[in-house]
Amino acid sequence: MGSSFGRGGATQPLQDMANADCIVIQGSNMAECHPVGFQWVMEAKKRGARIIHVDPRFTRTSAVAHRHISIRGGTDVVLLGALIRYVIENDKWFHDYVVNYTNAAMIINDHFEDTEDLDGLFSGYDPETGKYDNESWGYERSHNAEEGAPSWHVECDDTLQHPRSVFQILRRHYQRYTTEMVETVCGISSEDFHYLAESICANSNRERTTCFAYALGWTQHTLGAQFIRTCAILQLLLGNVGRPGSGIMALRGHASIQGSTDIPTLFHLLPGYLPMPAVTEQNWEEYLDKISSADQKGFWQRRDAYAVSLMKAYWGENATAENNWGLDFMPRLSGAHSTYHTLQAMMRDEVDGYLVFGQNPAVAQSHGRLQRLGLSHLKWMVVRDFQEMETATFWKDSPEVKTGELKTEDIQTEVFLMPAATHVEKCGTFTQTQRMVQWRFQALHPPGDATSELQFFYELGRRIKEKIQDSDDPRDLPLKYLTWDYPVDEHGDPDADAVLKEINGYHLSGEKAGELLSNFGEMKADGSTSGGCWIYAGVYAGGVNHAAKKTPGQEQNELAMDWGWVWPANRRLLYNRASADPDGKPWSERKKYIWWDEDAGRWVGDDVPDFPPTLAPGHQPDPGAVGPAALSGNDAFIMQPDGKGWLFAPTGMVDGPLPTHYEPHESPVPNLLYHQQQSPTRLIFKSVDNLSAPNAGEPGSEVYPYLFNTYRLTEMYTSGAMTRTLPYLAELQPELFCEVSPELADQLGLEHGGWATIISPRSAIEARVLITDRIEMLTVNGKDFHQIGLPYHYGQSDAVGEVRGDSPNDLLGITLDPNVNIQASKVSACAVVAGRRPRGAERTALVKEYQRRAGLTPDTGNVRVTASEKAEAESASVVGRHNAQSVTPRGSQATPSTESHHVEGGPAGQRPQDPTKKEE
Ligand SMILES: Nc1nc2c(c(=O)[nH]1)N[C@H]1C(S)=C(S)[C@@H](COP(=O)(O)OP(=O)(O)OC[C@H]3O[C@@H](n4cnc5c(=O)[nH]c(N)nc54)[C@H](O)[C@@H]3O)O[C@H]1N2
Ligand SMILES: Nc1nc2c(c(=O)[nH]1)N[C@H]1C(S)=C(S)[C@@H](COP(=O)(O)OP(=O)(O)OC[C@H]3O[C@@H](n4cnc5c(=O)[nH]c(N)nc54)[C@H](O)[C@@H]3O)O[C@H]1N2
Ligand SMILES: [Mo]
Repeated sequence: MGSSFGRGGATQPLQDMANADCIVIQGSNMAECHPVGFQWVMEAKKRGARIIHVDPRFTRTSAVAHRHISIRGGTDVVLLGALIRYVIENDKWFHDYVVNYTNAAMIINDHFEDTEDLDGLFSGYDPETGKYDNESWGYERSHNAEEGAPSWHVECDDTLQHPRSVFQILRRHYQRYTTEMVETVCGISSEDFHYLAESICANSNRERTTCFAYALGWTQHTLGAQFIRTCAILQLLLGNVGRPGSGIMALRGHASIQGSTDIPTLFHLLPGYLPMPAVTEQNWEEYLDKISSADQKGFWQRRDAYAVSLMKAYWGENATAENNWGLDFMPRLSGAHSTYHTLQAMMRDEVDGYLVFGQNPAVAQSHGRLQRLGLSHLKWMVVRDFQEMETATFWKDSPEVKTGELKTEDIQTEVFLMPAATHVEKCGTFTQTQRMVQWRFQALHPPGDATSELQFFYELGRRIKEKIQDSDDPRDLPLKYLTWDYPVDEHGDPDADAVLKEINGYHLSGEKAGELLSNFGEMKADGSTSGGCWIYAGVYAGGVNHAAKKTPGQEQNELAMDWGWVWPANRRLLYNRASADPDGKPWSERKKYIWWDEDAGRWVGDDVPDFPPTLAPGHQPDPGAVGPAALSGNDAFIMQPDGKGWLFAPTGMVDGPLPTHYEPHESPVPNLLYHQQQSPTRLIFKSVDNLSAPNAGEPGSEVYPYLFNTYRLTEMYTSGAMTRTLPYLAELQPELFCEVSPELADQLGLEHGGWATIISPRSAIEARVLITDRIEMLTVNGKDFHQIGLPYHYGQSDAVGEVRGDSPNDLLGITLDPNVNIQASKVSACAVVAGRRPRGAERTALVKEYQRRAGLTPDTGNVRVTASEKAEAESASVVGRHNAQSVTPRGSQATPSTESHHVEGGPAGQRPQDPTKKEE
């Protein structure tokens, strides 16, 4: 989303979904996982909208949709790519929108080569590192630009005919994503495809809009970020961004998941999507250049004001121009430190202690066995939770203790279990799905020793600071200088209000000294302002906690601007300049939202305009202008370096400027579009503990012939720690089950209510069998294709309630998306047999037996570049695939043995220029 539009958040409020004429829910089970927001989908339906659900399974979302379309998991780029092709070939794209508000007209430089030329690789790929150098994906500089003119002067062709225009490159790229390809690869009939395509096209024009909603069915794949990019391209082509009832609803998970990326718990980001500094950045200028470029368009050009204000919030008066505004105190990244990278380090005994707050990795993270083995390598672990759960009990009752792999008496990890206050026992904010910051009031004081996270961290920091207060050791200085003065109440709990004010930011000097900032426009790069998260500036404007606003819906209009506060600047619908035409007039009366009021000389409407308020339509910037001043009257995407919605992403995506179909990391199906089987940039972690199934067509691939999908149940919550312990929820979903089609059950002799054992290259689990036509057998590549559904909420600890079951995450291996380091946990290969799994050491023996049959080694399935080898081995006769002669990528003869054991991902070399990075 960030690379396409400029911000990583959902484009609109949930309530706005009621304004859609067509809603496509793909990659989410919205009715069951987002039931409150789903009311607006039902409202849209009541108003006449068409609802379509595309999912491997039929769910409660499908049940109320007009149509459910079954898709093979992991193939969404083919379906969305075919929709892009359909829209272009049938001339259904929104011409005036595309030409004015997207980068369709921009010319890409002549060293760019597409996956269509290189059989699944873009230019710039390095097979040694598995990374792209994106230099060749850039725009061609304008032939008329003067020497030294800002970088936004790029060559354009408004007729969109130039062969290197983004529009023509896009058209060629999706040429082979045909209806037939959708049938063959996704298992979707031509009738279903046409229903979907026609529904979307009929509801995307001046009068009508279509909205998409997605969640984990799109994100948790090796090319998850690209699934979302494909949708963004489609929505831009159709003019469905920035208008009522349009957009892409990014459905977030946990109560404050949006908040935990805005003010991140991520290793590679600082608040407000500023990048975490790396060892390569030693001074302020180097750091700023990592954020954005000094001569680009739009609001990211003001990076120095945001970054200096953050440093002032961290270090107070100790942040000065002389010490690079405190950058000198900041820890620096030396590589990737995602949770999965940290797990590798644990296995190498490089991690002593681990703080586990509000998660249950032993159940919820991929590769449960490795997670638990990792914990056994620690010296100590602190778990703060409401109750004991699998992560805290791994040393006594984990599956590895039962198989004999771990012995309790040998485990040296000292576990500290500490009680945490629940959300009703503390105050503070949640930032939910629609970027809305909402204040919670404390309902009661936490019982016993339970404390809030705020209190815990404050107290921890206070005690450490006390210990080092007299130290002059340079390593203690950052802690010594860190601002840490919050008022505390009679229980020692710091004032959460003071923290929100610190996040909002203050004027530090001048006549307004001591006043809260009204918006991020007031932030300065000279050290005279502070602000803990620039996109939240304004949440406390005028000394009012806007997040705590709770004016009832009946007392305000549909937009409910007085309920909570939405970043940025309380804007509800992003990119809303695009709801008006280039002249500033609404595209239609029906879809009127924000428009130019000629007399008033400003943009008006009920929402906050997402545009400089008095920047007139038709305005042309001064050729030397940079930043916000360089925006033209139709640069509707004000965070983008060129002001445009990106059909083609010259930067921002590490795995390619255009989404391209690759098979999941493990798939029994060959990639029918390119000889390149899997995403060449996916992060792989080769080891004997993380074996992968062979690729389609390789020896042993028949050993793991099915794909399983993992998902949630309404009655359970994530790792189940909070729901398996509640009797009334537990009894509704008492046991782990697997959903299988009647055909597969027949074939394997599975009985409804009986047991099945599911075996992957990592583990074997057992589950009750649920035979259901909700999981359709598909025809893929001319063959019967079976998917298996597994809810992932179960775990084995006796401490966690009455309900127990094997964990589906034990089956998964670790392979990550290179953009956001998210694990591919939605689709994975397995074998299934009837009956219960063996107990004790025999469980491990069964897994090993399958590994042996498939001939697995750490290299199996983990080769990055497959194109050249396969091109040699196969003829060009495969369905729809183009001539094998033209396919050998240059320099792609990577030998698997030269690859390193794990791949460093993360921000080095990528430019998180915007709120792109969202972990789910
Ligand atoms: N009751 C309940 N509500 C929850 C949660 C919960 O555990 N229980 N968890 C919360 C959290 S943390 C999150 S992140 C959200 C998650 O919300 P969702 O993402 O909506 O929930 P999931 O069930 O994980 O998966 C969504 C759907 O993706 C489908 N799917 C899997 N692979 C693919 C694919 O390749 N393509 C397509 N098109 N679909 C695919 C699955 O079949 C599933 O129906 O829910 C939140 N809400
Ligand atoms: N196979 C597969 N795996 C997945 C997914 C999937 O779709 N498929 N989804 C992934 C997703 S999106 C998510 S979000 C993760 C979830 O994974 P986790 O976050 O690890 O799972 P939870 O059960 O939500 O763990 C939350 C824990 O925090 C505790 N807790 C709740 N509130 C508080 C609090 O205020 N303070 C403290 N200290 N503790 C608290 C709860 O009791 C619980 O034990 O799972 C991921 N794993
Ligand atoms: Mo989540």
